[in-house]
Amino acid sequence: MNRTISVSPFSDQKPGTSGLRKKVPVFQKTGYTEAFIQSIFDSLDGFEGKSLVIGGDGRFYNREVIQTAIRMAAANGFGRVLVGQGGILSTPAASHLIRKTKAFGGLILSASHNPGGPTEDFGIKYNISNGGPAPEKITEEIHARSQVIDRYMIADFDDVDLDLIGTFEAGGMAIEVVDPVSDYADLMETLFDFDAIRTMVAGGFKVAFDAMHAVTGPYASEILVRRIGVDPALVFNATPLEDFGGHHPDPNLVHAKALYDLMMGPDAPDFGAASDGDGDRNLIIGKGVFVTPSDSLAMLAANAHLAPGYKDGLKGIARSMPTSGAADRVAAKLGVEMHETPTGWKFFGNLLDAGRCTICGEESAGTGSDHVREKDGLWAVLLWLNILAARRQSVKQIVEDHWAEYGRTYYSRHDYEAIETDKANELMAALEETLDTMAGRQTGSMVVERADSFTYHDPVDGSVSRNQGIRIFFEGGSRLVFRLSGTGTSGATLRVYMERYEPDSARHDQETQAALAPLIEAAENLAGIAGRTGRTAPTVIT
Ligand code: VG1
Ligand code: CO
Repeated sequence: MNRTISVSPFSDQKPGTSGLRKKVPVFQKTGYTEAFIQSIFDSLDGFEGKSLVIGGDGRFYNREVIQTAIRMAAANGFGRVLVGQGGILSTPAASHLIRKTKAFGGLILSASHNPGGPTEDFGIKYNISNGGPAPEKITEEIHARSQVIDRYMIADFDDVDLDLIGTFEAGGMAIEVVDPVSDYADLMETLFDFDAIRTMVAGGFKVAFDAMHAVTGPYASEILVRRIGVDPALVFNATPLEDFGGHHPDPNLVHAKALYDLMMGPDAPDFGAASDGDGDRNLIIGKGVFVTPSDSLAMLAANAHLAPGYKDGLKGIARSMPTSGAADRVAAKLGVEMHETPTGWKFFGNLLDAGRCTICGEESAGTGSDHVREKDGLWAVLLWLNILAARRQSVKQIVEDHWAEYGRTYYSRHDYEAIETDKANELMAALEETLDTMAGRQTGSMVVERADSFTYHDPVDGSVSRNQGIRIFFEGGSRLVFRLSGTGTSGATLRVYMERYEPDSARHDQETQAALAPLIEAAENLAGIAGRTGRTAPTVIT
């Protein structure tokens, strides 16, 4: 039986960079989760009788929301839901499942790299039929709908046994509980030369992987250990936990410090990697060398043709605006299109669908390709391994060769987390006001060439996205970017992105923060971060 239940709108249901993210107790408010899911369904047309994919990163509250979403899908008229066993689907695996089964769309339950637990973060994101995050037009409709919603529809039936693979029927709808790993693992085998990687690993090449107690554990166990032969003792934290063991499942040098220390130590394996809560991010570290995500994008693009799935070359490359220009030089050399989009994977979907790029990436440890419509952590790991197997060189050699050929872009992001929202907004507004008079301004040894607020014109559908971050370009090619995060759940996070291009290979071995010192100083001078926020140092440096 279906029920229609009255609900009042919640004022804070505006999706951010990647869906709606809030603390668990917010999602637990009576009617809150239901009102948001109903707002999603009410914003869509034509799903009657069609399929919906549902899965999440396994964090606290995942199973409860999946049961609710299944009952609501039935009451709203979906014909079938596909749900990952145990409620688990990594974000890229969900994207693949939507595409493979030609589903109408999917609900991905995740707050990505944010901590999980009863008082930590949860999130809900809607993906469209191409497997990618809903574009802004749809997320804006969902938000508008959430502000006037007055009822939701839900079917009455018992909880589905999420742990049992099989097809069930309830509320007039088919419910398929599927293996979350096998389809995705098979897709990876079509893209990469598993034989070559297996041979390299069997020959003594050591691979370490940290799943951070998050969703990639089962994927790494199947793909890296079982299909490739990686030593299971080097696959760390492979059991997904609802609270990620109390850690941030964020694969950066702060939260994946244990892996970093291992890779920098005397007994370092040859290759180390980690992924985030929902499996779409990647961290790549060679023996004694960390590869920045912006560099990784450029290096993967330059070498992708060595993997079977990309042997015909790339159609183009896309990167988010704050990502460094390293990939641009690869695109120029390859003679392919280069696109610069706002932060967030939803902006790559149109370019990928239109065949205007093959590889995409973000400075925030996200890389991916046209095989799905999300960034993909294990894909990046496997592409690196395929390249290493084909080139028979170390990560360090590949990195140094790349810099020698293309020059090096020193790059860093400084995050100021949980600052007061008003103060963060004031800082951005003040910067915006100085944009017109910024050109020619001298700060320390640096001179501003031009400055603007980034606006994106989508070349495929013509849509326009404004206010995507403040860019300050300096004479000599250095750049500063300021923007506020759209994924946080408490206060505001100011992100300051810095890059400096260094063509001279005699100067490629500087320490990054030292190489960027003039830009760090310029950021403070131009934005007055300390004065406006009371913070004299960033919370996280990546
Ligand atoms: C951050 C990153 C962005 C990424 C987004 C979602 O967004 O900067 O590059 O696409 O997270 O990634 P923001 O608005 O906080 O800067 V994930 O792995 O959290 O889904
Ligand atoms: Co993520």
